[in-house]
Amino acid sequence: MPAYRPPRIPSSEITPEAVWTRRRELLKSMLLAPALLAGCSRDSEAEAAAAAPEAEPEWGRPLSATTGSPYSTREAPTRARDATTYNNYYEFGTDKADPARTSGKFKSEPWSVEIAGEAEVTGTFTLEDILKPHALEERIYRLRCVEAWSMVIPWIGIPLGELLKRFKPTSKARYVAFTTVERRGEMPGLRYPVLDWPYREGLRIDEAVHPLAILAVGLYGRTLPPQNGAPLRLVVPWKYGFKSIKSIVRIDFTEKQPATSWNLSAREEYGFYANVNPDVSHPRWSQATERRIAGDGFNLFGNRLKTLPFNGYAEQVGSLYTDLDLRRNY
Ligand SMILES: Nc1nc2c(c(=O)[nH]1)N[C@H]1C(S)=C(S)[C@@H](COP(=O)(O)O)O[C@H]1N2
Ligand SMILES: [Mo]
Repeated sequence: MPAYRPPRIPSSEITPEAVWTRRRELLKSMLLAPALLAGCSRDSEAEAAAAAPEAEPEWGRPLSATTGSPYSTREAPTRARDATTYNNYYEFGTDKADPARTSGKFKSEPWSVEIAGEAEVTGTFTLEDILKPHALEERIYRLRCVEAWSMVIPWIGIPLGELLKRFKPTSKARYVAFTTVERRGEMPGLRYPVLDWPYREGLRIDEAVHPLAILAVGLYGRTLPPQNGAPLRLVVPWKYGFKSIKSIVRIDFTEKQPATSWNLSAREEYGFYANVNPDVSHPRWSQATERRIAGDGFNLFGNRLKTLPFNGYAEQVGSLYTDLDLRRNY
């Protein structure tokens, strides 16, 4: 498959990879400033400035995208190294380090996605066809896992709603279901019956077309590595991470609420909605706080943060749920 061409975007709006390194350095110096005020010597400042920035791992291909989305957070991003080596992708194993280690055989090219169900336009489309009409955008989002850790990740992708509209969903389409690829030869975790494979997820259609929901094709200025869901994955930042399904091969418009993998496996622990909610504990742990993996492992305020309703996106998405009892519909 020829490498797909990113859309032409004025160079002033493009974040080259080097900017990520510079942003990290800037953040470091901002974090160091209060320590200097508190009377640290200038030597330690010079030492910190001289410390060589850590080389970041490379993967895939560079991607251009428009930056400065009003939906992007200004919080310190997680290091690319952490976001690409501490993963949940059970098809590659259940340890956080497994997906980066065991996904070497995974082929994300060529790729196609089947569109089915309650829509006027259905069929199988190549990834190039899926992406062609859309401009790639950077979205820096918080990702809150149901396990109570979180990251800040600069995704590159397209608004999910803009893609879904192209298939002209019928009036019967009330939900959208997503399915992950299932390839035993390339995904060693599929040997174990941890979940009822293939991994499946779903959204109500009004959630799916909300402008915060994106389909990501990259992170940190490059295409997605396998462990983060190459070549195409969902990112729904106001919901627990398990809703953000990876390596999508099928999108179905449905009338009924679709079955979803974690809900099938433990109904009382993982609801269909899975909106981040500090007031509803997981049966085995509290969701009131989270461990933030970000800021070069150096965070003046400690890395335990209060979890916010809808993961901090309540202002944008709260109105989707005014008719819903969020305790019952966890
Ligand atoms: N197919 C598939 N998608 C998946 C998962 C998985 O195991 N399989 N794990 C989910 C969980 S629990 C989380 S927290 C996020 C993690 O995404 P990241 O590794 O890119 O940070 O992916 C989600 N998507
Ligand atoms: Mo998760």
